[in-house]
Amino acid sequence: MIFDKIKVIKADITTLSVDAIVNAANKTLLGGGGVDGAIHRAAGPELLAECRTLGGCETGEAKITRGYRLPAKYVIHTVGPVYHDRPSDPVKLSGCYRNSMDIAREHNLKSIAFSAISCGVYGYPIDRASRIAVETVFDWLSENSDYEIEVYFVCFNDDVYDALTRNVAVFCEKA
Ligand code: AR6
Repeated sequence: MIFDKIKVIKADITTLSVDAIVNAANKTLLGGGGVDGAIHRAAGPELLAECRTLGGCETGEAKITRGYRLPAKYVIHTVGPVYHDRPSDPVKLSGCYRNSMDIAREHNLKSIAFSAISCGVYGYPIDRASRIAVETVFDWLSENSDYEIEVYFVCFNDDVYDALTRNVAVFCEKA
C-alpha cells in the first residue's frame, strides 16, 4: 500500500538517520540560508567541497552527494522554482520530487526525507506546493511499485505540516 510508505513528520531534517535527505538548494549548490544552510552547517565543509565539483544544478533537477557528518548517508540537492505563478512552476516543482526519487532508486536507497522545497524564501504557496509534492511522490510510488522505499515529508512549521497531512489524507482516500 502506497500510504504505508509515506510519513509526514515534524523534525529538523539534519537529525534524521535516513539513507538520504533532500536539500532545498539553489542553482549554485554552494549553500545558502534556510534548510540549505542548516544542512551545510551540520554536514561540515566536506559537503561544500563536493558540491563545488558538481557544476551547479538547474531548477527542477537534482544531484547527489555524500552526507559527511550528517546522520543521513547521502544528500540529494534539488532546486525548487522561485514562485512566479507561471505554468512552469508546478512542472519544475514536481521535477524536484520525481528526479530525487529517481536518484534514490538509482542508488538503491531505502529511505528518503524531503524538506518542503520552495516553501520558504522561494515563496511557493504552501498548500499548492504540498499537493504537488504528495501527488508526485504517490505517482512515482505507484509507477515503481516493485521498489521498497520509505518517504518522509519533513516539516519545520505547523502550516507546512498541516498542508502536507491534509494532502496525504486526500491521496490516501483516492488510492
Ligand atoms: N529542517 C527541516 N526543514 C527546515 C529546516 C530544517 N533544519 N530549516 C528550514 N526548514 P527554504 P526554499 C524549512 O527557504 O524556499 C536557501 O537559501 C523551512 O521552514 O530553506 O526552497 C537556498 O540556498 C521551509 O518550510 O527553501 C535557496 O537559495 C522549508 O524548509 C533558497 O533558500 C524550505 O525553506 C531555497 O528556498
